[in-house]
Amino acid sequence: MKKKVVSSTLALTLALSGLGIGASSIHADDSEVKMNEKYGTPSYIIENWEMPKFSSLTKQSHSVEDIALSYLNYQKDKFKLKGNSNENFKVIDTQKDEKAGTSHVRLTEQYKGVPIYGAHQTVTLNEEEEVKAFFGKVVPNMDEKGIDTTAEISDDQAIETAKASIEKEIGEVEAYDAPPSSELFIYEFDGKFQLTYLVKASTSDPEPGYFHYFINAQTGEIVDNYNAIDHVKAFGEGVLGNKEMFEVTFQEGDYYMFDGTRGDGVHTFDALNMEPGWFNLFSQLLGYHGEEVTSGHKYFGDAAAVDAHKNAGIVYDYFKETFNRDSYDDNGARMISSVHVGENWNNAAWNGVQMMYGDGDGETFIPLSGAVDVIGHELTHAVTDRSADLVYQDEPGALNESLSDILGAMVDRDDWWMGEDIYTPGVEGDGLRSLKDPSQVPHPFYPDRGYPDHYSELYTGELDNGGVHINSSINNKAAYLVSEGGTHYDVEVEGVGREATEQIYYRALTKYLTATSDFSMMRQAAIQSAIDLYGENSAEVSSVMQAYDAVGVE
Ligand code: TI1
Ligand code: ZN
Repeated sequence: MKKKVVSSTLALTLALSGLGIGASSIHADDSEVKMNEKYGTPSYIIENWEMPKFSSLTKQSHSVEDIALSYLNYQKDKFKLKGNSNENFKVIDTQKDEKAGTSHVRLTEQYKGVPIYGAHQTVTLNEEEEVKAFFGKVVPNMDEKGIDTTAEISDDQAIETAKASIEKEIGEVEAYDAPPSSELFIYEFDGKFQLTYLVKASTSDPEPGYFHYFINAQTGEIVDNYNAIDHVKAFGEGVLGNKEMFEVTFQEGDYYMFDGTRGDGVHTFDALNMEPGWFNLFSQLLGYHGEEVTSGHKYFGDAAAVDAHKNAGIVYDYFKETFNRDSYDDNGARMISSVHVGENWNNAAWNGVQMMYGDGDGETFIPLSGAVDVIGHELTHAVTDRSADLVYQDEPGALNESLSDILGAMVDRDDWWMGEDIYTPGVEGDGLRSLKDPSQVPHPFYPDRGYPDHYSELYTGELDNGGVHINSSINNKAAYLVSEGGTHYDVEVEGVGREATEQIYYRALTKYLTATSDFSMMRQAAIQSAIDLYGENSAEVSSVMQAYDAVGVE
């Protein structure tokens, strides 16, 4: 295997597959049942089960929930449960995936109507209402455990017990953030199952906490407790003196920049000025991201970290709200950022694993995390890696860069500049690139020209991986025209607005483009996406065609 890990510049992505890193997936031809070692009940079953028809005369129709419960009944020997599944399980919620045609029924195991803590299940059905999979945890033989399900103490008493213990630990609490809640569960502790109240209490003063107490519902004893506090609001000032509020976690006397409210979390580190090439290597090979950014109180003084953290959350929310995408992998992947990469490093990057931000030299750039379009740009690379996976060279590379600029400009949607907030702090009204008018910004390699805004001006040299940050401007201009319209090289384009434009490009990126797509394929992918979304004869389709005509891409 020949792979360049780090060169004088950073490789944008390093395929981790060669290192044997990556999630293994379940194949239907693997064993069909995987058992939970502790309980001897299935952790998953890959299935193909159809509900028996009891009578051919009466046309019965069953809800997916009924089918899921019937399935669990059918498998009750495997789960080592007696009695009927509608006693042993309770349906919590059902989700239908319209595209895949699947239904997902979420359940919890219960005993005499009391849910068993942590015993959750999902049952997946296909369009034909056949059960295709079971996942989850089932505690066996519940009827043999001799659990008494009559509570002797009230939930108020349980709350009082928890409060007393909390206040013994952190001091008197004048006001809880919300009235503490209390819910009955069967809880397993040290191998023993008992009826408990789970009391949850949230505090800000004298210390932040999200306390969980399991209190025996017969004796009133505290069985177990922990503090799960990963949603504390903290404050700080960003790179431009902007006041920000963001989510952090409190642990053992310190706050740190972990936001547990988005996907598997948003986590921000300090790279301690490690040289970008080395940092990249450690990040990719060892999972090293730098040091935690911590604070003894709710105020954070590291401006670059404040903005990196806050802006990662903004971009997470943008993808979720605009495209219903759950983080860059659409599966909640943790978003990791490191600030203070290198000394005066004038760049930011996605390295295949995380975001890296330089502090800038103070003349060309100030800390790059200060601009939300930069974060949008970098995280779009992460989305691209998980979708079209455009090669970072020549035309596919320029499209890779362009899609990052386009969605970056959609996150920061009040202008069509890239990086205006952090570029040349002394100069007003400029940016690193312009999507609106690329030619108004000087070409990095030919000072007497602007960036190309027409295919006839394509840069064909070797620099910048074949001009990935140069030729991106041609496609950037097309996207701008789709949104805003205008006359360009005598071609008139009717704009259809930012909302349609972002949907068209996101769809093209995630549904049509591939690793080697060129500009012409980009045109077709955008047309196809516009047809899917708005119809063959829509204004959106003509706008896309006109825009690509205007930049000379057929
Ligand atoms: S993805 C990253 C390229 C990394 C190369 C590392 C040697 C990138 O494109 N970075 C953006 C940063 C950016 C984004 C700045 C928006 C301002 C606004 C970028 O454009 N970098 C320029 C400076 C470049 O690498 O040429
Ligand atoms: Zn980039």
